Amino acid sequence: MKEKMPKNPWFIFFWISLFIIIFMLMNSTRQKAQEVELDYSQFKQNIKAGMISMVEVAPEIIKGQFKNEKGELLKFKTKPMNDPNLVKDLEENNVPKFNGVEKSWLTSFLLSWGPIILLLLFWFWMMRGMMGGGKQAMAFGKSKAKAANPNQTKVTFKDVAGCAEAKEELQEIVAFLKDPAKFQKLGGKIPKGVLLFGAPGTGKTLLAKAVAGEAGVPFFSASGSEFVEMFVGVGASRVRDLFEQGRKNAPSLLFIDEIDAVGRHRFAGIGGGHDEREQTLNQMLVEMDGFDTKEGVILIAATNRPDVLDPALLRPGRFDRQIVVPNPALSDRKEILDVHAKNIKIDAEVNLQVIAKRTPGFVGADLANIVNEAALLAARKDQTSANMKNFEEAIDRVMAGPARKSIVSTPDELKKIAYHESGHTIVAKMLPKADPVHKVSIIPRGQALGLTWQLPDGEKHLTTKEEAMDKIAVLFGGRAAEQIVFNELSTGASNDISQATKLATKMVTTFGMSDKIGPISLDKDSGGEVFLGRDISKNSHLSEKMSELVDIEIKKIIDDGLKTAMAILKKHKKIMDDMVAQLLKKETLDSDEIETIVKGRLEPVAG
Ligand code: NHX
Ligand code: ZN
Repeated sequence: MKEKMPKNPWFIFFWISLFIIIFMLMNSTRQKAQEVELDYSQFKQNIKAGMISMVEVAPEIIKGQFKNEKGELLKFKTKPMNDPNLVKDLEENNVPKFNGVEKSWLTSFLLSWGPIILLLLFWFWMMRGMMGGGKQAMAFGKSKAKAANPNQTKVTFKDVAGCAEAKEELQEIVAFLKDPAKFQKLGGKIPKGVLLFGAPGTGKTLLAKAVAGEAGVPFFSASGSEFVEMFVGVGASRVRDLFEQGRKNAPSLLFIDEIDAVGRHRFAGIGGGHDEREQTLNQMLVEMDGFDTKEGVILIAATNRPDVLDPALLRPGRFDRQIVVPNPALSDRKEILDVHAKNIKIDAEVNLQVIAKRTPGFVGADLANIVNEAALLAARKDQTSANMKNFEEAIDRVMAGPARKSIVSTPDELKKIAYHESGHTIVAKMLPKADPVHKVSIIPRGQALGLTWQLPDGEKHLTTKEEAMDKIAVLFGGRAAEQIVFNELSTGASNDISQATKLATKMVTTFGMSDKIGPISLDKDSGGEVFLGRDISKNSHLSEKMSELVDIEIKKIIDDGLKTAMAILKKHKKIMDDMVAQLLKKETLDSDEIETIVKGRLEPVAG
């Protein structure tokens, strides 16, 4: 609500009345300052002493003039009492002038009508806001959809690197928006809504913008969270408004980001649905059913949680087309890096292909972030262009946060950190199915005191059971090293443990990798419906026996991983000592330095 205050007469009137009231208040206090307030008893004594020269009796106050002991003429006031003898006293003591006073007309008018006038004013103000055009204050129900001028948003598919399939799918929408008449003549059914699925940062918004840009139509965007407001009915009215805007400017493209904020499965969560959200969702469904693609309006929505969407949204005639916007593959990442690198100065030696290889699982936003960080790092060091070292540091920053050299650890603690990280590294080096170690460091970064970086060999889309088991063993490499070397445990392995537990749980309940349980999905989300709050419902759909078995199987995997790590590190304690010495000296070891330390020394471990 950042609208300018409207300059309408009501506002001017409002401010003027406010000023008058303040002025009157100040005035009266100023007068009061010169008046002496007398007790009624003092007043009566003064009458009897003949000091009073004038009296005005009003229903609420008695005012007048009196002489004090020094003979000064002063104003006074006092509170009237139920005193039938007052007039008699005044007469008997020869007060020269006394008088009764009516309430002033202004006072009595304000007293009786003031509240009503204020109410009326407020009511008028509200009504104006609600009924008047979109620019009035309190226009709650208006959509905040931002229209992007088609001439301004020159984003086209050329600017969208990667996701070739999604672009291809969207071509049809572009063709339709470019010339709705052509499609209408043929009578084919054009999709009304397109749902873009993809992880955060994969470029769903950019794609939608590019569709509008390609077709040269106006682009109206809103975020699902904007529709979920405090007041019931506001969201629904915003939805109505958004569609109205789209229709007015047809052919046009509507974009709703984070549609899961509104379109979450109804009746999900404790206490049934959220009234306001449900109304908003219903309104959206109504609008989608109501509008005809003949009008040339197409709705694109984006979400990263397709599983929580209300099935009603996905029925034919609504979002009947669903397009996956995947995490970029290696070649896509290279393309994306190329696009962003155009905006900064980079060294000739920088090989973006290497950066793309180093960043599996990264999405477009992360890559943009890396390029930006690299430029900032180069600028900080007064370089004229970003070099490969800047990019390496930028990747680490985006992955784990900035290095925190300010954390100073005692030599004792440094040793612990070095052993923990060496433990991860050596276990990873030993196990054939574990991802190769790229780098190990005892420089604190983000939340971690030390880190071991692993990099898969190529693009990996599947993980086998053996690979998962090895992953868990590597995760326990840190804990195992602490156990072996110091024979005590620290809190530091918490993140490793939580990751291992998550993976083990998934292996059992989702991936069907437990022999005892077999390929049964026991995932609480797999039923498609979200019941009570996530954590409360944990495993409540399982029989007691099955729950127990799940726990046992998870524990078995965990124990197995820890055992593997322990066995490896017990056998290779010497190598670990060497690696710790190197780490304490150099702080960071790259894959070559690690290889030099372990070369030819890793022997198979029995069991
Ligand atoms: C603390 N941090 O919380 C200190 C500052 C055992 C040598 N008292 O396993 O740093 O104990 O292999 C993401 C990544 C919490 C989220 C790491 C949340 C680490 C990291 C706890 C190394 N490296 N643990 C590791 C570590 C810690 C933590 C995280 C996270 C340590 C260990 C953190
Ligand atoms: Zn660790």
